[in-house]
Amino acid sequence: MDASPLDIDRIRRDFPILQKTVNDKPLVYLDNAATAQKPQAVIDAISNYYSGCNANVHRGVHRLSVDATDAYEGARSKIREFIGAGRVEEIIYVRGATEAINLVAQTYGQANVGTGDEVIISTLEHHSNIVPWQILCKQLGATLRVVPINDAGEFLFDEYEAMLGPRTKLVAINHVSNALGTINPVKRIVEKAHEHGAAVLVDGAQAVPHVMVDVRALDCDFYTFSSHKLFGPTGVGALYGKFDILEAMPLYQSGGDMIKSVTFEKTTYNDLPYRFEAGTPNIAGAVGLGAAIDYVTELGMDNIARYEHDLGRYAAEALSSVPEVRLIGTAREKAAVVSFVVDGVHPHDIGTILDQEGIAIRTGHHCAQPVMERFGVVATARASMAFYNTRDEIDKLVDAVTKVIKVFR
Ligand code: C6P
Repeated sequence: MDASPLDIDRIRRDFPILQKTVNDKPLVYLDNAATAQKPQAVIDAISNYYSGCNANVHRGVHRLSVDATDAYEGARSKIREFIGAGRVEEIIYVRGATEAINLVAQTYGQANVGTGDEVIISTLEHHSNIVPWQILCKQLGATLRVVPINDAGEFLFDEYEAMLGPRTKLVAINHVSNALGTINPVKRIVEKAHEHGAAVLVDGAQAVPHVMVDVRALDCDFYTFSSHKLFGPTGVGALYGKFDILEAMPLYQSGGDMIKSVTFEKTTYNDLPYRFEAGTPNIAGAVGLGAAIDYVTELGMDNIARYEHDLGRYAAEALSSVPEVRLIGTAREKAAVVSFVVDGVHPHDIGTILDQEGIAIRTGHHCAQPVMERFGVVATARASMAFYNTRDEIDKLVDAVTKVIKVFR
């Protein structure tokens, strides 16, 4: 076995749901790319917020409101540090990665993309990083261009370089693919885009929970992620944007908190980051996200990445040793995600039978239909791992898949 500094048995005890049985079997949770489980520290932080200092933020001089504001803004500072941003003003709370991408498309995109211009994405994108750009391009008469991938599910860099030109205004790319686990060469993608004067949005939904992210080292213009995949609560996430870009961006939603003063004649708008945070935010969610960041920081993102890399390889090797299993996505740089198909067995049947064994995986198109189309499948079965998963659980997965194959033979 490995010599990981992570004490997985102890870590597993931090997650109440991992003690559960499903269909009288110990839960094997391998659907972390869909959403990750929450440690007790996150559950407590949310509960303590509601029982100890629930109030609205930025609006009151009373004790509770001051405490709630401190907790909410404290979590923003944790996000800044966690992703290596320079200033807290560069961190905007959103509902999640999807909202962040829509925000950038309808603000930065509306202001900087024109008729005849081009937006570049890749075949690997989640629908949340396709549809907002499709809509924007349609609104503006711009063109959406798609960088293809090879048979391993890797971004084709040469094709990307050839696509870049004076009309390229924006590149939107995921850091890690949710459907295949491919890790994209984001730093090089950003460098090339900048040589052509194009801005880059990185969808980090599947990266932030698994690898160390440093937005300044990447030099991306925008970076987005969702709390719920980072062991925090649903309904909250963050958009990072470079300060000068955010300052120049048109407004998104309007209402309370994003203003400085309002008369019927004229409204003046708030400073960053509040200018993009209209309405009462998800305060408890932000506090929970802050606790999740504390939790993974304590474990060490490098330790997490190393452990998961080993586990992902183990899973890929174990599954590919089953002759009927075909892996979809075999990139050299991969997160701990294994997508696979079994000829003659629908992935939904695999998922349903695995559930009877207490094993949770996702089956379907994973909101990445163009990836499925590229590989000529309608769906895959996907096991996505986190640092609390073990080799023993992977062995159970492989045994269960073998059982499924026997049922259908
Ligand atoms: N992928 C999955 O099972 P939201 O829903 O906004 O939190 O995240 C959207 C999103 C954006 N980009 C990537 C790369 C993603 O993986 C996801 C969410 C989940 O793969 C749910 S569809």
